[in-house]
Amino acid sequence: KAAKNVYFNNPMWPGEVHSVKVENILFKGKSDFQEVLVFESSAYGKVLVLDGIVQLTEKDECAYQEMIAHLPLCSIPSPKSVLVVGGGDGGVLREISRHSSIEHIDICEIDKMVIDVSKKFFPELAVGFEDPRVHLHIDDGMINFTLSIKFLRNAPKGKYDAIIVDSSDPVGPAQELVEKPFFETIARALRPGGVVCNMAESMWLHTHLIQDMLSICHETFKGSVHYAWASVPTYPSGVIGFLICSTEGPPVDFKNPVNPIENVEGAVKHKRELKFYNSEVHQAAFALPTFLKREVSLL
Ligand code: AAT
Repeated sequence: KAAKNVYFNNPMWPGEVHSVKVENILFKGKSDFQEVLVFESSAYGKVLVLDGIVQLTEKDECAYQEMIAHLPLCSIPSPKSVLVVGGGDGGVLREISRHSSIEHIDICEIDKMVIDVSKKFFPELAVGFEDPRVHLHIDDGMINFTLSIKFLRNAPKGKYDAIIVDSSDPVGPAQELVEKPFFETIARALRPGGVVCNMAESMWLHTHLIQDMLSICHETFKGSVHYAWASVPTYPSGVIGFLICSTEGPPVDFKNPVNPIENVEGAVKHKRELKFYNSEVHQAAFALPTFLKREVSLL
């Protein structure tokens, strides 16, 4: 009984487990930062797992990657310079590359093993790295982790139109990515009226964390701050949220995209069709359930 209970001890979702059937294990390794596992499942295609937590599956990765990329990029006119923190699988890069206005994409991923594994087992995601606008930096998005001056602190002030934080849950290497100093460095690196979109967990499981992140973001980003969500079956509770903010400057109306994807030439002509995101889904993503509005202030 005690051995079985170990499975219910994940601090992000105590008391529950989520299962998919493993057909065979394709890769198992330990990087300097985390345990990396790839397996073939029977129902969701290949699955990438970091420290025992599902990061993506071939079947439903489209929902997360398309939303976290296009919610911010379709909310500003003609984005040019973008930073991704995390996202070593390349899926978010693949989505960003649909935007023909973009000239420069930086990605700051902590773990080279994730990139190598993705190139080997997830070519449909790692294709994102082939875009010549992509500049890869293997480094961490954190401030105090290994070195004191990190990638974001070195970035010129106001360099980016958009920053996408595609990071893992805040246990392990991504812990500092939900804390105030990190958001302050993000705000500094954005131009006035620039936007950030963060992975922001599940409204069913993490209202406290969402509340904390919202409070920090309201203090840090003087434009607007919103919460949006989407269905991702293999993430715990089946949904994932996005905290999306803008800095002071030209106002950003997140709920009504000024740069609708249907008008982005590169997105329409891209050889891989969008599977999840469209302008209707964008607008719907900001509709919040009553319990969430009641439990979390500032929404
Ligand atoms: N796109 C797939 C979804 C992810 S991947 C999260 C990525 O963030 C991983 O590649 C991980 O190595 C990277 N990462 C973690 N910490 C840092 C850091 N400090 N700096 C840079 N990159 C980091 C997210 C899945 C969310 C799962 C929700 N339950």
